[in-house]
Amino acid sequence: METVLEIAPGVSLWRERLDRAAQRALLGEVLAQAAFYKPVMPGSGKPFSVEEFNFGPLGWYSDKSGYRYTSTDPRTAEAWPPIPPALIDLWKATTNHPAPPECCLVNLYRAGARMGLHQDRDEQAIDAPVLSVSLGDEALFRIGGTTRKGPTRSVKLGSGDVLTFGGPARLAFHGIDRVLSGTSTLVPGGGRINLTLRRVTA
Ligand code: MD6
Ligand code: FE
Repeated sequence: METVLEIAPGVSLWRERLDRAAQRALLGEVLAQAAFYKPVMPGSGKPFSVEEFNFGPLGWYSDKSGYRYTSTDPRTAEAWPPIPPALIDLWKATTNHPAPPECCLVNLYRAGARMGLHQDRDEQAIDAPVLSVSLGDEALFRIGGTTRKGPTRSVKLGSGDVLTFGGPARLAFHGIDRVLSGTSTLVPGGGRINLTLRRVTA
């Protein structure tokens, strides 16, 4: 049996759920289609340190006009490409959720990129968990409770690791404190890619 770590109530971690061949295949599919952009904070216009792209019927997009889900890439007015089938299979196998995911957000972390503590709360379907897949360099993932203050714990995520985030943890604050550059050779040019799958509509 494969090991699932319950790192907090509602947070499950499968270490190297994807083997190296599966990681390479998935990364190839992502990089062949992703046209990354640098999101900016609504209002201030301050750029994120990560670059992003989306797959699926709905993409999470952030620019000066705000955070939102869009059915097309606002830069080109083209639909986001479909979610890679291997990720749909992984959703079915790990989430137990009856409806399919609608958004696959891709985060690309080059050297020095990080992600501040945040909640994933732009979805109506908070009964569905969020599924996250890590590829490439290791990262320090921090997770706390449903308020910004209070205790947090830190977990190292490596290439092929799969995390689900649901139930009491669905609205937990979390972020990436830092990426450990050079710990993997998977991503050409170095860095880490995180794929986050979500159900958006109720
Ligand atoms: C990341 N992850 O791992 C950022 N969100 O790069 C997330 O923001 C995230 O890993 C919701 C659930 C799982 C996650
Ligand atoms: Fe998140």
